[in-house]
Amino acid sequence: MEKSYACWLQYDRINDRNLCEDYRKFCQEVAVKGESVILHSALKELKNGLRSMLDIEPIIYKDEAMEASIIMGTYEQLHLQEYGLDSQLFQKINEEGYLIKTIKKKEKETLLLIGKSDKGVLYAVHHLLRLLQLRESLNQLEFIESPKNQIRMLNQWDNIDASVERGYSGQSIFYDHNKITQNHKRIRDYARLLSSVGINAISINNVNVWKVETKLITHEFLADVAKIADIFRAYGIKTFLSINFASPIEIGGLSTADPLDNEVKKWWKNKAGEIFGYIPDFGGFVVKADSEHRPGPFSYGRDHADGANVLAQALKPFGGIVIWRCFVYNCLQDWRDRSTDRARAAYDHFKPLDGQFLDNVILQVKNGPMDFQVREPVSPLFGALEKTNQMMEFQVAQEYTGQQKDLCFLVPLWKEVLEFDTYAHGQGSAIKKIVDGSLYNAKFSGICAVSNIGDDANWTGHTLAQANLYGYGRLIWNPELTSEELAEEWIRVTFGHDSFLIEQIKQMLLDSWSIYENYTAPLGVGWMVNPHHHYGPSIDGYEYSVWGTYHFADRDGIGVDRTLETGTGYAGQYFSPNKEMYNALESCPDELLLFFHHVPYTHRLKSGKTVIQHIYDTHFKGVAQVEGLIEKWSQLQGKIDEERFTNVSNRLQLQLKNAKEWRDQVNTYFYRKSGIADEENRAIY
Ligand code: GCW
Repeated sequence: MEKSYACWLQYDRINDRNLCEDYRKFCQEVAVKGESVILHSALKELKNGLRSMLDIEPIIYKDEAMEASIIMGTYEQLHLQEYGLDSQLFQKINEEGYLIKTIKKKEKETLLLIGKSDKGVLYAVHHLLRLLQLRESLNQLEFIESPKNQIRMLNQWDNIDASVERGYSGQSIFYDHNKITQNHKRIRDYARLLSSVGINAISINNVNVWKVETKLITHEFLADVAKIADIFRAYGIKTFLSINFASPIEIGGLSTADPLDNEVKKWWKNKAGEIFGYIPDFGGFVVKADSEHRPGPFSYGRDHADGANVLAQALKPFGGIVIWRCFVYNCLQDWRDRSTDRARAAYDHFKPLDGQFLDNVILQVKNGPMDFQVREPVSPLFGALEKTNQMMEFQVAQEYTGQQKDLCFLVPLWKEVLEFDTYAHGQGSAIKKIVDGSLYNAKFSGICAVSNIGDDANWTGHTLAQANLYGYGRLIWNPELTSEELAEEWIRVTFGHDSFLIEQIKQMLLDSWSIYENYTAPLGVGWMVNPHHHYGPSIDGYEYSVWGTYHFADRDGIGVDRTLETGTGYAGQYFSPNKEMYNALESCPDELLLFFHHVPYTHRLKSGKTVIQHIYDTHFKGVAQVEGLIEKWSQLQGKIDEERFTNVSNRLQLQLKNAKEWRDQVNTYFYRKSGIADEENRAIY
């Protein structure tokens, strides 16, 4: 198998003899207690990993054999006392957690992989294999792990014609010519990758649910959906579908989809029954309603709570949930109208409905108020909903961050978001505590993200974009992990242990977000991209459009006034002291200045530079930094297989071209607008 296809599950043979000996003594005999499809996967993964890394076929015992050097099972099935363990310990571990511990049993070193549930066992196996991949010692291990977030999800934006909305790595792995694919191998490999980083939920079709996809919840497709759900279930992953709010009309033959209509209620109830008949542990629905021309409750004069609740009621008897997206805004705005502010929209729509959603509804909120820009403040809805389940939506797909042509390691961005203190309940109300459910004791909570994979041989187009998928899973399992740790871990399991290589790639990854920010839209203003496909610069591309995404640059200055006094008042959606911090020019952080304020080009930033000079400097610097990335990567020739080396080299060339285009268009645009020359007299056109 190509290394690029295997991603971080290559399980390369371990050549160090001493290490091998050490590992082998633990891995000769494996005892598995219990039976389930998930335990079956766990054992399969373990055998595969051991065969591949250590060249051994362990003897498998179906019971707690005394000879075994690895003992795996759930805490309820194993005789804990024999290992000196107390079942109390497992009260502290959540359903998907586990214990890994080395003990001495009759003078023999034994490794325990004990899950709270069979999912925990699977995660413990992945953890053990990762330890081998990282060449860690197995002596005296003791890990007690529980995932911090409850729902750890990916959203596929795959269409049934096999196109992927905002997909930058080929076609869908799920669909083929308006059918669900029967080629399950790739889906199984995807499930393995996802479970190895702790993902436990997936929605398999685009949130924009078009005509044919609307029928995924009918008998025409459900048997095939069930096959996919079977694959994911075996890896501890629940399957969800995105649905069309107008389904009762489009596939139900009703004349309305009004959520308060009794026929509509009945229709959804029956539909839920039908789906659960095919997939007994179906996750539920993901819903994009009244958003970007998709149908929703507004058509009937109803609100989002009415809309979500009719679905929630239908799913409730079966344990299903509704994930209702808050990406709701006016996408037919008049650019002349300065009073409407897209950034306000999610809060304005959903805050007044807090408390009105049933308890099996989760509101899914994008990390920022606009749309996955390279720099945005966090959405003020986080913390503002006290009585409603909510989850975060990130985008692993790099729609606005280089489309997997440019390098942009997103873990540092996600970390900043998760660490942000909302002050919703005073200091210490970080976003991570809202999405892990602890701040408001939410019944359901978690994090989801738009996936970045397709049927490209290496899954993600850009080989280094694999780091985003890996980092996403690992980070949402444990948000305390640092960007540095995650970068290094991914490099080791992907490219091996050469210390020069690790340092080079780590630096590349960790610098890449700021590099991308440097050569694109400045100081949090966002957009300036080519309309529709969103790659490359077009400063005024969206300036006179309906989308509500403006920078308001004129000859004197730039930025969006979102202050309370003279602007749209958006800053007021935050809790104090964030509200005041953003609202005042003096305290607003430089990197978000133009998101909150309209300032003259001569305004001096905290950095001491004027805005215009900052624009010039960062854009020249960004391109130079991309040249630095190319240089760093070129030094790795010979240390990486040809295929992956060339893939990244080619992408970096594309990035350089893109960065230069951004630099020259942005600098030239602002020079022409402002008439202010670059202090260093560099080439501006
Ligand atoms: O910004 C937009 C993207 C759309 C996407 C939408 C959304 C799936 O450009 O492609 O539609 O966000 O999140 O619903």
